[in-house]
Amino acid sequence: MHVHLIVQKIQTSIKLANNKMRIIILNKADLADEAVTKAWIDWYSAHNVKVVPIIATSGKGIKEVVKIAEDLLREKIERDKARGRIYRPIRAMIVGIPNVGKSTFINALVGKKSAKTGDKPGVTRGKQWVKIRKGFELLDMPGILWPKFEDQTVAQHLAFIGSINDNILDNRQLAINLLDLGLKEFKDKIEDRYKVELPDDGYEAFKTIAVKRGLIIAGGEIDELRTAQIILDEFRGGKWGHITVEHPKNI
Ligand SMILES: Nc1nc2c(ncn2[C@@H]2O[C@H](COP(=O)(O)OP(=O)(O)OP(=O)(O)O)[C@@H](O)[C@H]2O)c(=O)[nH]1
Ligand SMILES: [Mg+2]
Repeated sequence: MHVHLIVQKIQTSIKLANNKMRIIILNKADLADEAVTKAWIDWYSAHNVKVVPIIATSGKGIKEVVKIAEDLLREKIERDKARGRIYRPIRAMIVGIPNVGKSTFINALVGKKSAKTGDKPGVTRGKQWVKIRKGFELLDMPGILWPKFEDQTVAQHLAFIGSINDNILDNRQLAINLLDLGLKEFKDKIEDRYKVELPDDGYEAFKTIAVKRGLIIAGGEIDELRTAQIILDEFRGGKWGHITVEHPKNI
């Protein structure tokens, strides 16, 4: 979804992909705004980067990734053959921020659950080679983040999409910040979801949603923790509709 937005920044932050052939995979396309995904594809293509949107959970786009990888490697394989080196395994590394679906993608390629997946960041703990077929292996890696965030907007966006562990964040504030952004950019989608007219202020909207959903505890107060969790879970689960947080024009 909103995920691929950040990938570009990662590329500039790490040197892992230097001099390596690479494909940018835009996963969770089912959650993203189609027009913005298209804008990202155009943006990457204009920068001569191979890019493909996929839905790892349904397998959509997986074949396309394989085809692009094979095209990229064909030249290399031909060269090997000419030199009499028939068998050299293809090894590729899957790199990305936490919780974007790296392991799910690998499982979709293998056709079985080889790598552990889960709807929180930090599921993959160590590196793991997964054999796709003879001569083709992928390295599943734990998601990576910057050691330190200079840009708080990026950190917020990562937190919204669930790439930063919720345990270390104030979920209530996070949900309010998400509403603040959402009310500016896609208010109609949030109002549609909660079937209520919302004010422009994140905290006021938070309270309105809590009341509408009956999230009240003894004494008539709002159950802020549950409200926050519901707002975050529903956004991340695509219940607000197809949303992309970052656009190419902003980078
Ligand atoms: N909607 C949607 N969910 C997806 C898709 N791909 C993966 N997911 C879900 O996203 C969550 C994270 O998937 P993982 O494959 O564990 O992500 P990861 O990138 O390996 O995460 P770490 O190992 O923690 O870095 C899981 O709940 C998946 O089911 C997709 O294409 N669409
Ligand atoms: Mg993983």
